[in-house]
Amino acid sequence: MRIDVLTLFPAMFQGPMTESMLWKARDRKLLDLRLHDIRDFTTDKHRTADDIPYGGGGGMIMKAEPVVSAVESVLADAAPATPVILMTPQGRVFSHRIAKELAAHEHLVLVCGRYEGIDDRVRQLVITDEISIGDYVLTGGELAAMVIIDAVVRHIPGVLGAFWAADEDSHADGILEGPHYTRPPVFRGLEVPTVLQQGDHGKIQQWRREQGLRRTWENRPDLLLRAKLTEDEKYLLARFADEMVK
Ligand code: 4FV
Repeated sequence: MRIDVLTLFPAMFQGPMTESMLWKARDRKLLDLRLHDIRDFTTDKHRTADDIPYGGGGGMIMKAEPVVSAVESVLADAAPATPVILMTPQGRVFSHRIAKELAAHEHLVLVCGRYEGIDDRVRQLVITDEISIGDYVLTGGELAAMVIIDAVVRHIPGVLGAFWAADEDSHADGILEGPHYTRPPVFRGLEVPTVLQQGDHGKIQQWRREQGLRRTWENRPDLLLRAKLTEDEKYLLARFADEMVK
């Protein structure tokens, strides 16, 4: 997968994109990450990328020309219908489902805003999708782009050790993951649940699913409205509800 990132601060990507899983993905040519400085597409000697907003209101707005030129430059050798995604609080809220949707593309272009935002003609001319990582305002779209790159790259076959791993993460089937344990078997008096030490994979899978349902019930009951649950799992949730009212 190729991902082009357009940003005023390419250096921000050095740490997260040069460590661990993301670096391995790049080193193994599973991810072709290309960073582009929007300032390189300005045309004045001061490399101006922002200006005051029409209508007043304070703050600065990213100018349309350099961003549109940068997008057109990276799309010059791109396939038709390559997604050009703007990181913005006004976008659809990022999720596991959207990560999998984006991972199905061979090529993505991510546009990182700064300041109060980007001249809306960028959205009208070149943006095909708008994604938010949450209902809050960041100083720039770069951290949002890194979150999206991390969550999407996990779904590229070969990036994670086990090809099914990404589909067992929390939210993969709409339910949170249960607790994880590793050695030692007892730590500060807290024991690893016996079922996990006995090696019965059927029981372990059942326990993990039940623990995930319980955690979802306790932490994110909203997810249960959309989850596909068996009759047994619905009965289990009813038991959790009974426990709460006792
Ligand atoms: C954001 C978000 C976000 C808004 C102004 C960048 C900033 C600045 N991006 N999810 N929440 N972006 O706050 O994606 O241009």
